[in-house]
Amino acid sequence: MPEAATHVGSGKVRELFELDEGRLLLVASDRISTFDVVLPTEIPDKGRVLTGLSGFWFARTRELVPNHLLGLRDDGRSTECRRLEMLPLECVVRGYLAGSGWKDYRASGAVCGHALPAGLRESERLLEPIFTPSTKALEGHDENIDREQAAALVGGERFDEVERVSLELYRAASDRAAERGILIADTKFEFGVDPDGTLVLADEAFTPDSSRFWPADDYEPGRPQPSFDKQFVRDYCETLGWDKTYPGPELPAEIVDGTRARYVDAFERLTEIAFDDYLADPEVVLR
Ligand code: Q0N
Repeated sequence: MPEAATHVGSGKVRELFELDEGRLLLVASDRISTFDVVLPTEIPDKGRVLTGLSGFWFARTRELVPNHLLGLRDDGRSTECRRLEMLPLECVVRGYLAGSGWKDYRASGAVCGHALPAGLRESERLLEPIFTPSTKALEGHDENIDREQAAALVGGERFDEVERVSLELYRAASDRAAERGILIADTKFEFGVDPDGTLVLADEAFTPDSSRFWPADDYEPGRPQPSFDKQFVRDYCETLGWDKTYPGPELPAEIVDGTRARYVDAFERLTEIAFDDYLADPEVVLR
């Protein structure tokens, strides 16, 4: 970590530092959260897997939209990036009905103003992916909003642009992932704007922390799907009778090892790059 860098923000599992006026350093830790609680036990290399996956997708979607990535550090967990003016919008795309999308559909038949056909089941694939933005809540959960509310935050033209780009990004990544046995049920992007006013993809892209990854082999609509990465952790936590409030439980070695293996498996399936090659030279994912 940079000795004299100013800390400019932190999420549950990542931190952001200022390198200079125009550049930031995004550092992904090995912390893991489940049921919205960060656990006291880390998953070795989780931050490297997520940093590598993000870098891989940034490199492969540059033709669709420019992104904030400037380079990956040798530690494999730190991304140097351009400092942007961030849009106050969580840009979510859903290809399947899960989480708050399923909840909203059950309550109203619609998600973020998208009226959906009647009779859809939990986890069902949508005929077309939908753009379902939410507001960034500082504390607690993000709030799903419709086009009108989102356009009030970023303007109608910018809304149309982030919707189009988000759907294109989702299609590109979810097609590739599905071919490799991972369903990306939904995903969240954050965009910024550079000094020219150009839209730039920021934050992370198509990681299991910013997306729902499901194993394609076990997919069956009509019930919640197991998480590709966190299912061992969730199942273990369910055996404990933990009330899902802070503090969370420590994880035993077999759960840590199994979960680490799932992250590495996701990395290798999606990138077709050996994780050891990434550790030896992180920028291998950018080539
Ligand atoms: C930025 N976030 C939210 C905690 C916050 N390239 C950028 N330029 C300016 N600001 C941001 C970025 C990026 N990425 C993004 N806050 C500021 C997301 N998290 C990221 C992890 O740390």
